[in-house]
Amino acid sequence: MDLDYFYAQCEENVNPSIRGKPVVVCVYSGRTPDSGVVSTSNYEARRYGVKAGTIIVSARKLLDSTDAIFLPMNRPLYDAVSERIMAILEDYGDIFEQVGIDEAYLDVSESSKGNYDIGEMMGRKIKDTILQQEQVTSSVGIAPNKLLAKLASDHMKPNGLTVVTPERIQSFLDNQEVGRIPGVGKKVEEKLHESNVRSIHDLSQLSPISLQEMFGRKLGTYLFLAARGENDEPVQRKEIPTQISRIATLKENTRDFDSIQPILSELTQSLREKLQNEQMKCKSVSIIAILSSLAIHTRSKTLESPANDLRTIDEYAKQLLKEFLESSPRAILRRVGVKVTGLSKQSGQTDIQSFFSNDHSR
Ligand code: DCP
Ligand code: CA
Ligand code: CA
Repeated sequence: MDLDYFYAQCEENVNPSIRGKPVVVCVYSGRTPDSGVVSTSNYEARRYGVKAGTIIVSARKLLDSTDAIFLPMNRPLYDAVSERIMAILEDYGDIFEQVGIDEAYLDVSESSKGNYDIGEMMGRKIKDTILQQEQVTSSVGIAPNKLLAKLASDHMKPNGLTVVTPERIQSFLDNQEVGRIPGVGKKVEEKLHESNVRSIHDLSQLSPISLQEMFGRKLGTYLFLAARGENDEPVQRKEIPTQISRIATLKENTRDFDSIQPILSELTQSLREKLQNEQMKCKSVSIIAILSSLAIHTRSKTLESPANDLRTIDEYAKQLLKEFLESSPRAILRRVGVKVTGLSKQSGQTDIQSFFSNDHSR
């Protein structure tokens, strides 16, 4: 199951008057009023060639003649909608695996007894329930494995439902472009095109040996199997991590707060992104100081309430670094790290602080 034009659809739902117009959700970098890229757009905007990754300036030009709506990202809103939809999905299927903010796999082998008609009914029911409860359209693919289910869910987007029974696998795959296979990025695609491989059917004509020569053992084997619709990756419930950390080596050993702090901030930022992608909050923040002697020191602080916003984590990390340097006058740092622990699934509620520390306020 993959939600359609997800961020833009959330925006349409909070402000129905924009529905029908091209809607562009932007990640503004803040350098100039229009610098940044498109995060996603609704299908009206896509007709003009505006999609994820398009530069905002180009999007404005492409949509010049329209009444397009440009909006900043509002991640707390999308997180909250996503969380409620994922909670609906968890009730279906035998095993549930969320991938990213807007898609999930459900293993329904047992509950459907391997019957694709039952699988299709479950798919319809899931789509209907998400639409009724959250006014969000989704696309569902029902197939023998994750690879085919992903391709099937993409097949009839938006608001699609595609069933690929085992008998239909090869005919379903053959006409599709190689670039549609998950894991085939621009580079792999170009290399295949150079060998005149464009469709998945073309790909299926290559021997495992030549694929391995072109792409190495791992990717070569994956592509050989993918061309046949074979994939044995299990649907797996994501283990909830109990801590996340980031660590970096300083350009030179130092105990100067002002030269360590920017590195620490970069680490905090990367860590915050991970937390938000996993839709987790943390209870405490630690810094790790690895000294020139290679001795390892950590300092931790518990937050007043669980958080995953940049401002809170960054401020705690900075404070801890300051305290560490003050309490260890001879410590010279070689590496610095930041760690968050006491992780929990974030609640659907969006608090003001995480709202303002989110991307769109930048
Ligand atoms: N996203 C992003 N930047 C990207 C790709 C995606 O910020 N380069 C965000 C915005 C999307 C969300 O992730 O709404 C989900 O990504 P999808 O690739 O599933 O794209 P959409 O849901 O927007 O569209 P589709 O209808 O094609 O699934
Ligand atoms: Ca989507
Ligand atoms: Ca997706």
